[in-house]
Amino acid sequence: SLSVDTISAAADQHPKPAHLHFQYGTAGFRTLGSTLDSVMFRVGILAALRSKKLDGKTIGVMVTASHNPEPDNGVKLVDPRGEMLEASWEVHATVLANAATTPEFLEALEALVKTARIDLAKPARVVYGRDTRPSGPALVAALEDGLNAIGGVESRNAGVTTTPILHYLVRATNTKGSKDSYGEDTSEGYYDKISTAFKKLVSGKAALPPLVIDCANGVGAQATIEFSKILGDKLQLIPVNDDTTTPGALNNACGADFVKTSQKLPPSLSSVLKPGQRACSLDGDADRLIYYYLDERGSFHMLDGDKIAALVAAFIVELVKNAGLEEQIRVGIVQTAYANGGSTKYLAERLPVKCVSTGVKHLHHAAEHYDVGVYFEANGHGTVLFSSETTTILSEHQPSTPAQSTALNHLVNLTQLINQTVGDALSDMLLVEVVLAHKSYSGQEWDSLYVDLPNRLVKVVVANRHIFKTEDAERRLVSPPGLQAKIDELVRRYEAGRSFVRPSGTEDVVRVYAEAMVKAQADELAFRVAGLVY
Ligand code: 16G
Ligand code: ZN
Repeated sequence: SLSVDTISAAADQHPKPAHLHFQYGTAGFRTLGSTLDSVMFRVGILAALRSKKLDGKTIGVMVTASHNPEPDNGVKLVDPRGEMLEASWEVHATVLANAATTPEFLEALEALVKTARIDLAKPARVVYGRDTRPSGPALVAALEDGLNAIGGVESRNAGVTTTPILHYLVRATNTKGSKDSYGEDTSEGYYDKISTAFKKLVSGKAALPPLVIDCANGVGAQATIEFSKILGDKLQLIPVNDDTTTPGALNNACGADFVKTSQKLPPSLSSVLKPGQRACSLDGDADRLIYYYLDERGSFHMLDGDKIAALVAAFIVELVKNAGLEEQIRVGIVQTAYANGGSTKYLAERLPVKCVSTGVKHLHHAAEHYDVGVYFEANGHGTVLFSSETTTILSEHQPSTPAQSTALNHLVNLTQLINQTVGDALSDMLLVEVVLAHKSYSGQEWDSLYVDLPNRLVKVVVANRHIFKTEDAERRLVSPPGLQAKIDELVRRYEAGRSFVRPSGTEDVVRVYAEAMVKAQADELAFRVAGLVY
């Protein structure tokens, strides 16, 4: 049974703030770091119970607020294969986080043990890490108090690390010594696996010009420096915004979210980036990636998650064909409503495309239905999943020509290069670089695969965002009644017009997206739809 006295005494040290409600949402718990002490303590206990429920498999806990402002923080759980926490446990997390007092918390814990039929005698294993936020160390200490309170938990502190490395560690730990081993369960193992695959994939190709990487003044700087050391002249990386100690610098006027939202070059890069040179931005926990370049006239061009998806999917389709495997391996794409209409059109002419609701878990699950599933959100979060049948086919297939053999080897190496647990900015960056090297593409040539439709995203603060309910992968509103008809009526007046409204899962706002043939029209449509919502 639960050691009620120990847990109770420890829980008293981490009281819940009286007037706050916490919700385990799209990105776990996420809010002002200074309010999260009780949540962290309780998540420590929850992670241990999740591990016991899964027979002692290792569960991950990541403390981060990603691209959000520095004072924010957050926490999310990682399931044994490195994927997001199962949905039914998101509800358990929310219930535990909101118990008002220590006795109510204990009651909620006992109810969870009973309803989820958790055998407390099972072992518990947890690995945890955090990003560079100043609130991180104290929150990790609260998490550790939770892990210690339940007793007998084998825990491992991965320290300051990127979100995708933490996901990798979870999967590698749980597959250690098995035939599905994902790699050595250390960060060295991660860097080694990915860079070895990269070197094989670019062997014999002309080295690309140096790449500028905006690290958002976050933990991605650490990973960039590691890769830069290992890759040497195979790929020259130029880190900028790699200052993780100056207060307030994280995600401030830099990083993937800044670039995607403002559709602008971070001001800090204006003196660094030369015309024609490509660059990319990571976000605060290095799971999002946006590329861009300046043309000869100095104009900014963004290569977002949709452009990455198009580049990567076309490359994989070509390799599958060249390996003689098109009959056996079906490549598909998953997008959300935010995908640019230009990208959807380009992709749908080449392979199956599915649209799902916003949020990594929806994309990830849909991608699992393909033999090779490519998913990217326009915001730069994405990866490629190879099904286990596909992995087997790749390892057993007998190529009948040297060309087939080369393509097959490339595919096998891609399965090693790509972090299949979750979107990984560094692994995705190396994937992009591989394709550019193979195709001898500059940023401009990549950009010209298709033309983006001008678009605009607006946030609207409303009295109650929960009255906004959607269907059809968030592309249509079912509530408030009558609103969708008014949106349709507006959209019809714009050439190539498209617009949708959805409540945010991470902020207390409603988001409005619009696109149209020309920029001024996209802006106008977005603001007029916002006017309907307000
Ligand atoms: C989180 C999600 C991202 C999603 C975004 C939507 C993860 C790792 N990230 O950042 O996938 O696009 O939330 O935010 O799940 P919104 O609901 O506020 O628009
Ligand atoms: Zn992130």
